Amino acid sequence: MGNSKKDTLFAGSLVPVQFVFDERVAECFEDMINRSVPGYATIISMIGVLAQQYCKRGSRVYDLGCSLGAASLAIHAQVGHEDYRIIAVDNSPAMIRRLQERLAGKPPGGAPLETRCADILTLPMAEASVVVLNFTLQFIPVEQREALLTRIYEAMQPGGVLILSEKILFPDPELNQLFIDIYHRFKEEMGYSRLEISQKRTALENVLIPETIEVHRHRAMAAGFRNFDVWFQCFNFASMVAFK
Ligand code: GEK
Repeated sequence: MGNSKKDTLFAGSLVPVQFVFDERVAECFEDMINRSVPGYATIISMIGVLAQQYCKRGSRVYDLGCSLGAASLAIHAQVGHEDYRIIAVDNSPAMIRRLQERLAGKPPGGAPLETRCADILTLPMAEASVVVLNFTLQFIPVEQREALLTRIYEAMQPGGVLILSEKILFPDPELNQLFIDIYHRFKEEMGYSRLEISQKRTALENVLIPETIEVHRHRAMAAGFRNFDVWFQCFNFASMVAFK
């Protein structure tokens, strides 16, 4: 897994802390996300496949909350032409610095891939054929999500696709608990201890706010998207598409 450090951030007993995307997280991020999001590698490579189909000549692709650029790199590798630009955006300087290092080590060629250390809530966007929010919207305050989706919609070309991946809630409380329990078992299988799982959960409280698929669907339709559906789901993680 690249040169990612192993994620042991929550292995020791800690005073409660809030999760932030700082240097220590960026350093082990690849290991962390691969062991914490069931289906992450599949989602990344399918984002490349979706982009292959929807990335139009002369357009832009936005990877919002790009972290170390996994989705951008999949798109860059998989789109069959070079007449577009990828704009990879994150407001964590540690993430962007590591992404820039990664890009510097990459052989030249292909479509331009630009990085921006910026807040996606104020980023100007235009001419987008593909927009990726891969596990990012969940970190945006709930009351700002609708305005963000509307801005994304307005920045998109007709026929463009928004790919939205999120941790999700289920309307049925029993099913919701079942999927959380199964998810914690998955994390144990991936080598996290119960202490790590519970401390990470506490750190993410009030930082990562999941919603139901219906709430996402309703918001996407209210923003103007003509249709919306789930294309991938594993336990309480889903990836959705919405078309302009
Ligand atoms: C991947 N998409 O590997 N503006 C910009 N970036 C933000 C903002 C904001 N307002 N809020 C949070 N972020 C990636 C994974 S991680 C998901 C995305 C996770 C950034 C934050 O700094 C972090 O890098 C990213 O969103 C979320 O495909 O850690 O579960």
